[in-house]
Amino acid sequence: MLLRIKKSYEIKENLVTSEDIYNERRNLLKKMGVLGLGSVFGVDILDAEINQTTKTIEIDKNKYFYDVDSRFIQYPLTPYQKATTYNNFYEFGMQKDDPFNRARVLKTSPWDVVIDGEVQKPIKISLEDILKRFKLQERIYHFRCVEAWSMNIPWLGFQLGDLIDFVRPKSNAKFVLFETVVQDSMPAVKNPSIAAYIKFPYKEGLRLDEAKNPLTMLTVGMYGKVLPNQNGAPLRLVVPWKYGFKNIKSISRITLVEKMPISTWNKLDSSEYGFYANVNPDVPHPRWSQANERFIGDGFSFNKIATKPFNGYEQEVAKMYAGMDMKKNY
Ligand SMILES: Nc1nc2c(c(=O)[nH]1)N[C@H]1C(S)=C(S)[C@@H](COP(=O)(O)O)O[C@H]1N2
Ligand SMILES: [Mo]
Repeated sequence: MLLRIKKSYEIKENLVTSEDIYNERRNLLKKMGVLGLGSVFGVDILDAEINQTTKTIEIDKNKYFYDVDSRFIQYPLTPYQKATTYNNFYEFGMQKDDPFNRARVLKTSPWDVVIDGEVQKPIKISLEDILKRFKLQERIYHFRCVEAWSMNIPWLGFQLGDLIDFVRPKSNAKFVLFETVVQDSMPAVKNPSIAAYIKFPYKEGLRLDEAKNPLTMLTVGMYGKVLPNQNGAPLRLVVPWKYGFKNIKSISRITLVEKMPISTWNKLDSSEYGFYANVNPDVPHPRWSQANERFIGDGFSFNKIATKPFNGYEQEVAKMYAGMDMKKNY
């Protein structure tokens, strides 16, 4: 078993506290009247704080079990400040700081997710009910964008497979399609020059076995806090062995389907962005190498490191692609 279940207090101290913000308890919960947000997490938020810049709430880590991926323990966490200001979320613009500057208009509550398609029990479920049903875990995953930068992020979420089992897939369900919400306030959605280029809603897909792999998570938080809007609040996919664009944000619909779905980037340029998008140092992007990556950590300079096959998760996931030509199925 490669994932070790750990309690929060067993996590190496420096890992948890590498980011100052992680420790700063401002105790503003009551002042902010966070009850609305608190109810998103049911009774599980005992202690919460508001972060000055992003207005997120800290989640009481003692309430959850943490799966810590020990292989990335040697790396420092990417500072929270960087993970929440250097983003891709094209609904809010094309620049890296657009999501941070603009995503506050995203309305994340109330939030319903439709789960339909080839399932025996199609449902519309509120985020609140999802959180009551599925126990949260924290996992530190290495995150690798197709643009050759990477971060180490402590996600808080649950296994997507548990939700899929809950709706009972029919035997003809082979793939899972995800869609991001579309709201009128999203600047790019109404901007003709961007909308001509990217068709919203943003869509992504996984094969059913990939979706049910124990590493695949639906996340609601990061760094012990509720997901900031720019990172895909309130519900975001995390598939750590795939390039970042597979990690679709602000999910409002999950549909089980028979045929391989067309994802946003795949549709935009299938020669550059394949359906699989498994991190692979041996398959260059048509315009740049994927052999190395710039790790975004503390300080100004990027740390150049070698990219690992399947982003370091080869042991858990390579068997799903046995016999497949990874150069053709990029
Ligand atoms: N809805 C939606 N999801 C999205 C994107 C997007 O533009 N829209 N960008 C993707 C890309 S290209 C990356 S690299 C990651 C970035 O996640 P981060 O901003 O949390 O680092 O989100 C992915 N999910
Ligand atoms: Mo990306």
